[in-house]
Amino acid sequence: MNRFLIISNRLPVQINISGDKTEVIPSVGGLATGMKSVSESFKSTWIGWSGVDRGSLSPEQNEQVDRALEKENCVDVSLTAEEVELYYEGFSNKTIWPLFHYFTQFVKYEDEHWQAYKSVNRKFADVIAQNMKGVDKIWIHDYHLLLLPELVKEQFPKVTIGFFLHIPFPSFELFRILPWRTEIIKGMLGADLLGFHTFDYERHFMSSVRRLLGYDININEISLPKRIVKVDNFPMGIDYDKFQNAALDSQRRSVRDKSDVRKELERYYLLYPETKFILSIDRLDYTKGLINRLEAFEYFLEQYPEYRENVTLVLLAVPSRIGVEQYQQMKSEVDEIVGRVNGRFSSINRTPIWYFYRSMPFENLVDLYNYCEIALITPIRDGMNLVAKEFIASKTDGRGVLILSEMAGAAKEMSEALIINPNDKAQIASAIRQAIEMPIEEQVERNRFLQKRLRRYNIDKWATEFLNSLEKAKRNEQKYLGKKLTETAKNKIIREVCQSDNRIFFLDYDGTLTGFEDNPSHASPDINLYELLDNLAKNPKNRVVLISGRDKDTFDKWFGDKQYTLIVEHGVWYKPAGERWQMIEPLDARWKESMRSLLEFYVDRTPGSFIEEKNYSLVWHYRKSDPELGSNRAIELKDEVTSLVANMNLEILEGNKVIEIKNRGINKGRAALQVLKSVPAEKIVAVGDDWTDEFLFRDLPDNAYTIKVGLSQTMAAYKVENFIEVRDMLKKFSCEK
Ligand code: ADQ
Repeated sequence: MNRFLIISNRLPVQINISGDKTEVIPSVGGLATGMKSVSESFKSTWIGWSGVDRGSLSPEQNEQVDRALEKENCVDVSLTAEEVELYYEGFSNKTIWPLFHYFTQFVKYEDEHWQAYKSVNRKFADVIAQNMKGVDKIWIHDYHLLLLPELVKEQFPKVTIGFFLHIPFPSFELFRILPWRTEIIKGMLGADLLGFHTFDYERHFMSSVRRLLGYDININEISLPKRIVKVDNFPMGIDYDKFQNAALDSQRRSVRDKSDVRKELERYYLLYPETKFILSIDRLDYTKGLINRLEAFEYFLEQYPEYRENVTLVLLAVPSRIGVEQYQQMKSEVDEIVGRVNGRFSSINRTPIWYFYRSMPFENLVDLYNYCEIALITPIRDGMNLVAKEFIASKTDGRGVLILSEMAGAAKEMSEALIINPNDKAQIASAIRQAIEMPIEEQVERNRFLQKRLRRYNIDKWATEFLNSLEKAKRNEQKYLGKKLTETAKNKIIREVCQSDNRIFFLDYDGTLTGFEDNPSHASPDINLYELLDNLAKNPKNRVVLISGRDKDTFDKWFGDKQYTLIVEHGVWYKPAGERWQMIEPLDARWKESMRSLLEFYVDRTPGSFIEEKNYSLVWHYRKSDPELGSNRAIELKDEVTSLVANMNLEILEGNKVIEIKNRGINKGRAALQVLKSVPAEKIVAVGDDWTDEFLFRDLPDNAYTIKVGLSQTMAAYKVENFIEVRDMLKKFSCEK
């Protein structure tokens, strides 16, 4: 059976060592639970850091830890204290975390941290390599391991790799700030499937890929030179039943068995039955918006004095990253505001904020979710936010109101909550008031929708959907790569072609015989290419036809005196070797006047774009423009031109970063067939990279060898990677012994 690896910075276990006793307790976090169902259906191993400083343990203790981890199917990536400081607290939490959450003021740019991040990612790759026996799938998690997909792919190209980012992916304008941005993007692209919580993060990632690496993107597939990477969003769910059932259990428990917190809340409620409890739970992190939440609560008490006597904010902050400076500062600030608000608004019997700075066992957490009427969750940025979902899932009678920041990924799926801007104190205060006043029926109605969705798209579903998608991404890639021209097939074609008495080669130029340049006039043939084509044409049994969308003058300048047949403007002009240019069929170009002014309008509005004029067509190039603006304008232009061309007997060709308008019915396929009428050809070879070459592949007779350059879909029989591979192959067709 195939094995499956799950990789994350921390293992889903907690290790307690006291003297010679070592205990490993599975942790209850969302990820750990979600992966449980996955690991049950596969034989899976989890690789990550155990959180234990192995250097401080005796050899016996280390052995005990290993054994205990093995029982839980876990493998430790042992990290030194220095690595933890530089890679985890440093690069992960002082660079990536603040930047990806839009806190640029906190971002540190330390080369030492970056070096440690790289080397720990490599360390993870090494541990993975030692555990690869029988493994066919790997799922890597989160921002600590952004370089890992590429490191694993390099070593194990056949293994399917999924990567999920649990935090936001920022817009390109922020991401570009990072000196190591390109390495990070490349690292992530080692995966076959990249998952994000929301479409926005996915969109931001795509935009960075396009701008930094210039790869072509087709909806949610990125075409790398050798692979296709799929990108999608999978909003993470929770173990809904677990929270519902735990909440039901807690209600059924007798007073004696209830948690201390719950007892305290109930006692208070008996004394002040009109009290509304507002719950606030999160790690003490600047992204979670604790300060603005407290200030908004203070503002609420100022603005709505009538509620002062009957609201209590239960503020539960979990200690987090206490070694990082900003977290310490924030802790003092929170302490200070809590003190201030309690000082201003407490009465003899009441304190407006109950503040707990600690972690809590699961049962107590559910008690709080279940008991408090309102949850106030106001992150400044949050990848998803599971607390919001857990609160709703713990409402057994459907009552309760969730106030949620629009900056949390969860807000995208929880529109029935009261959605607020976390920086708008007045809006938050008014939402608190609305929540207090909300009729029960309305609460139940809103929560009915929310609960239904959470129950359906739970953590199991999230994990399964990701894995199904990963499986599909792999199958898709195999489909794309299925046509890849293997060495055996290549040799067979070369043999068959060389054994024939006459053969013809239809060769596209840009992207097929040479790479792309920002400006088409710069892509002139190099000396090696001349040599290669001359050699090919020297064999009297070969006929070389260069068939391109380029204009006649350029080709005349480059190849006019050569022994090759030239076809340009997609088949408007034709020049047999040594003869003059002739038109394949008579055409009219008077339409160009009116169309040129339209294209000029697009050039004015799209910096970097320009018009190329050919005898019988006009081409708008946008390769040098901003990639997103360029493709948006291309869609607009196509829309606009489509309505015009129908009446003018014109058509639009969409090529690689170009839109071409030309006379209808002219294409490379038709032109090639025209040539074949007068030239005998026992064997035909056609090579092209663009979709305009698809006409050629489609129209040539069945016995032609059609070869596409690049990975995208094609009617050609074979695919090769790039123009270098084409040149290598063409050399062999000179058929010299
Ligand atoms: P976090 O930033 O940790 O996760 P969140 O999604 O809210 O944020 O998860 C917190 C978890 O901690 C919840 O499962 C909650 O039950 C638990 N928790 C909170 N307070 C607790 C307490 N006092 N005691 C014990 N447990 C407590 C990151 C991203 C999020 C993303 C998740 C999952 O920052 O945006 O939703 O990963 O992808």
